[in-house]
Amino acid sequence: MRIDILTLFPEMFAGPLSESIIKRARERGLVDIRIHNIRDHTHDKHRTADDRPFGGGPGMVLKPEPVFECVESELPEGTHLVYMTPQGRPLTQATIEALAGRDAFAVLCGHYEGVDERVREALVDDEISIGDYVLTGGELPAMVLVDAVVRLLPGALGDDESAQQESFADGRLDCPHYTRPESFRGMRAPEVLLSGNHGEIARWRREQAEKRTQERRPDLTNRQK
Ligand code: 9D3
Repeated sequence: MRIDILTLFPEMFAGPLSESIIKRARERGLVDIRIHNIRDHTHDKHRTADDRPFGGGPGMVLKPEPVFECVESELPEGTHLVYMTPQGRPLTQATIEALAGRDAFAVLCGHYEGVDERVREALVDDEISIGDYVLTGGELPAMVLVDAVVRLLPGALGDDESAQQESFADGRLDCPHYTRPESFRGMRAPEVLLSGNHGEIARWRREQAEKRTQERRPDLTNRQK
């Protein structure tokens, strides 16, 4: 899979996409992630990528020319382009799964008040928000999206990690987890987990997951992912 990211802040992506499971997926050649600096597609002395909104008002708007040039010169023709914006559809696991099934896609990160509407109209195929809270730009949302997609690529997770995924993919919260020592500062791990009775252990985990889901996220039980 190929993922292109278009941003004014390419350096923000260095850390999160170069560690852990994403790092390993890139090293294994499962995904080719390319970061593009929109500002490299400006041509004036001050490398101006944004400007004041027509009609007045606060904030700055990303200019159309550098975004069009970046898309036209860096992306393969016809690449599916996702724009990260507070006005987008809320991100869900179903959307992540659909993107994970593509051969390639690109992500445009807004900053400031957003991009010139002509970019949206002419270039953008889908608009996604990661939730109802205010961030400073689309870069962190883009990293969230890429992280969630890449972990689904075949071979990205280890065997243990993938098995886990099977059992908890279906709209239920996870059960509590414990590891050694059995007793820590007077707090004991549940006896059932130390019992070696795998039937009892599975039942306890199911019950705990069910209880937590009812208490914390009853909305999850009435919906398809
Ligand atoms: C109404 C005035 N604006 C500032 C308060 C709106 C606004 C513009 C740009 C608010 C945030 C942003 C920057 N955020 C994103 O680009 C963004 C985002 C987000 O803030 N929350 C959740 N998902 C996303 S995806 C992109």
